[in-house]
Amino acid sequence: MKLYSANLPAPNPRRVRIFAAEKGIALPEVMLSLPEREHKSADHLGRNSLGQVPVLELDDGTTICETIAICRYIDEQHPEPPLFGGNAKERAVIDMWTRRIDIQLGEPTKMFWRHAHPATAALIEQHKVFGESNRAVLARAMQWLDTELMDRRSFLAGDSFTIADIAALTVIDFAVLIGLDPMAGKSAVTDWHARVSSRPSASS
Ligand SMILES: N[C@@H](CCC(=O)N[C@@H](CS)C(=O)NCC(=O)O)C(=O)O
Repeated sequence: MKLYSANLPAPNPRRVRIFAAEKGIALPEVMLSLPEREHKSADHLGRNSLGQVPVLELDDGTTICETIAICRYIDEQHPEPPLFGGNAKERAVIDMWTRRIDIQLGEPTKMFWRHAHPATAALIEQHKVFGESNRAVLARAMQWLDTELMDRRSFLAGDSFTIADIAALTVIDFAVLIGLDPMAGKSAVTDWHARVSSRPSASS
């Protein structure tokens, strides 16, 4: 099994790295250079027709794309510690939070990156006004998240660290890297962020 991956700032491969680190497994990585467009090579398009990373290649040649699908596969192979929940209620709450993070935080961050950031200007036709408008969308989402976390629960889906925390950490850190300021004035998010960032896996 090996992971076709990319270095920071790419947030999706980082999700899988953190997940594997939490599971205590060594996941061999083949690093593709996104600036050199290696993810759009014929070889990689053969693994993922969308030309994206991460892709998990199994020993029998099966390729699994989509970060959460990859993490679910690893979770089934290595159930401890459970990061997707241990029963129906936990699984539903964790899925809810992972999806909320991807929609509420991930979408505006991605739209800012694609439509307003200079690093992507040469790659796609940008709509700068739309791109910039996502600063306010993200700020509203972060305010909502801050209020949610004020109930003093330790992690997004309750008292245990889960895939939802990995999803949020990677998207927030990516937002910081691309020049957004998602945590400004958000004390509950800042406390949560410090808590999850202090885990050894977060340096992955
Ligand atoms: N929905 C995919 C998104 C993957 C994705 O957007 N990966 C980025 C790197 S973090 C990428 O490959 N971008 C290049 C592209 O979309 O062309 C997943 O969850 O794996």
